Amino acid sequence: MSAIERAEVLVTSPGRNFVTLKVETSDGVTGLGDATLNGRELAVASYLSNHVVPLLIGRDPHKIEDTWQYLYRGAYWRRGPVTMAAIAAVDMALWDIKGKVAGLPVFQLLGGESRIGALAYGHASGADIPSLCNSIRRHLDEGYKAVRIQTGVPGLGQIYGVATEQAEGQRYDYEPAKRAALPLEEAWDTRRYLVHVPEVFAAVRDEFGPELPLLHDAHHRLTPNEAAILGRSLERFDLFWLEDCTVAENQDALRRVRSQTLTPLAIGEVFNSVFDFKTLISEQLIDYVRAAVTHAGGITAMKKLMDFAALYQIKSGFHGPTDISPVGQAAALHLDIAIHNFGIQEYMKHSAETLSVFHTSYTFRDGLLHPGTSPGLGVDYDERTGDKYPYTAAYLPVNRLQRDGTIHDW
Ligand code: CS2
Ligand code: MG
Repeated sequence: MSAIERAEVLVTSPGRNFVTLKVETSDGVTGLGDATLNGRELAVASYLSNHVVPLLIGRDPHKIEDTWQYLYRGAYWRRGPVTMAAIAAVDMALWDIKGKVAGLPVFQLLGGESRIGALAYGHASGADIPSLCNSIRRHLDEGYKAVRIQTGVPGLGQIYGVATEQAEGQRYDYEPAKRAALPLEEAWDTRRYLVHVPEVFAAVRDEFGPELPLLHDAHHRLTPNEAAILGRSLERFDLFWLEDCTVAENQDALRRVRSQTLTPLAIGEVFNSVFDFKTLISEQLIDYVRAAVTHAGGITAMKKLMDFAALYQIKSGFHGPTDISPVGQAAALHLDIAIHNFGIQEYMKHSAETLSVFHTSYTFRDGLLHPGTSPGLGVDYDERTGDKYPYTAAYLPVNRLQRDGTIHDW
């Protein structure tokens, strides 16, 4: 019988930080899993190397469900982003191994292709409307068929989610989180924002017409009532979705938003368990599940989550910014291709530096992503190159109200 012989946590920082779990079997088969938790990376690395790796040695790598339950129930302390990112990494690595042993891409083990490719959306943004329109044009030139649009707000400085430099031809990226000892502090004013966003959508629809699928991320910054106001004011622009319109720890609050607007809603990138979605799904309070394979317990947990969502006609819109490593992104793509209730996949391209460490086989053509047909997840990790990029502390920004400096959601 094959057994897990070694497991190692690899931390690298090719442009931004990534935590990867590498699992090796006694037959010499290797699997990779993504355990990156932006801004808190070393907590997961330590959880894995100190508390999970010793439990994996000697286990049957094919027992994916049993290993998932062993790590989830066995820990006694359930859920939470650190625990669930660690379990996710083990889960992905075991699916990668199973695929390699079977000689099949993971999507074949999940039921095979349900579509020829996964519709992707990119991040278009600009400090003002003209630079946003340039960014949208660049995305369309790159083949994107759907875009998320974010802009600066008059009277406010830099806002998370909006690129600062967008020189012609330069790769657009507002990530990574700032590499500094302390988080950057940004200023926020909800009223200015609520006035500005409909103007942005009006200008973009005017320029690009009614067909282009448009998305927008409110980054948890609104109260339920403000979220309802925004949703209503955007209805005439026919959004693909409005994301994280309010914080959702209190799932009941979404009833208010839902009853007041028909704009489609997407929530869940910070969630890590099906229980975070229970009310949102069973009461059909959202349209899209935004969870990441990396943060919500891996392929095993996400497949169950999406089967639950399917009962309520809710679709996927998996989180895919550049702080999900190429391994996590590949895992999402295998699910995207296989599940019936796929909606859209976020796709922010990784930098050339990142891709020099992670060699991917997924493709992006005519706006559609495909995980490729290599056995397993289809990603290789170049350890030599990875070792050249040591971990560098990096934080996501903190949001404060412009008026009086009160810490605010973002
Ligand atoms: C964003 C992310 O992709 C998104 O929708 O909300 O950029 C998110 O802020 C980061 O992943 C945080 O690590
Ligand atoms: Mg988001």
